[in-house]
Amino acid sequence: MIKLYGHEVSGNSYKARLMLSLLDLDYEWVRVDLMKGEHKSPEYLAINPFGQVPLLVDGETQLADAQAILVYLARQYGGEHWLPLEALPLAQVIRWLSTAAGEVRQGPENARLYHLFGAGTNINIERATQKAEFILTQLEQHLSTHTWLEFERPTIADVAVFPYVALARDGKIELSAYPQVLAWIERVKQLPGYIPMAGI
Ligand SMILES: N[C@@H](CCC(=O)N[C@@H](CS)C(=O)NCC(=O)O)C(=O)O
Repeated sequence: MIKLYGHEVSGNSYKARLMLSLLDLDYEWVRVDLMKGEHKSPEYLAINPFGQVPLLVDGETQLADAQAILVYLARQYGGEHWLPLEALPLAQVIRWLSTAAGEVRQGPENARLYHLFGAGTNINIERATQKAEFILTQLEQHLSTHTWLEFERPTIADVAVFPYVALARDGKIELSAYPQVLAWIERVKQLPGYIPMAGI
C-alpha cells in the first residue's frame, strides 16, 4: 500500500493527497508533526534527508518533493491524460511544475508561511506579496484564454499550481482582483475525486 508522509497544514502535502484522490488510489496517511519537529528526527531524516514533507513510499520507491510525486503518480497510475510524453507537451507541463516550485513558492506560499507562522520564518513579506501579485497577474492573463493551464484538460500542471494559489488568502492576498483565477479554482474543485484542505 502507498504511504504518504505529510502534515495537514502543508500545501505541498496536499498536492500529493489531491493527486492520490483524483486518481482514486488507496494510501496510508502518515502524519509527520512539523510543529514538534518530527521531520528533523533521525528516523525521518533516514527516509528523507531533506527533512521535509511530503514523502511518498510505494513499495521499494521512496520519493520526496511534491512535484516529483505528481510526476511519479501520473506516470505510474494516471497515464497520458495527466502527463503527456511527447517533447513539447511534456515541457509545457514541466514549465508549470517549475512555476509551482519557483514563482508560486516565492509568492503566495511564502506569504502564507509568514502570516501563519510569523516573522521567525525570515521571509521578506513585501517581496513575497509583490511576487504573489506578479504570478497571480500572469495566471489571470493566461486563464483568460485557457480553461486549464494546458491542453484544455486538467493535468498535473493544475494540481501543482492549485494549492498555494487557492490558499492565497492565508497569506493576506486578496483573490477578488483575479476573476479568471477564481473561476479556475472552482473548476478544479469540481473535478471528480477532488478533496479540500483547510483554507481552501
Ligand atoms: N521542494 C519541496 C518542498 C517541501 C516543503 O517545503 N515542505 C515544507 C512543508 S509545506 C516542509 O517540510 N518544511 C519544513 C522544512 O523545510 O524544514 C516540495 O515541493 O515538496
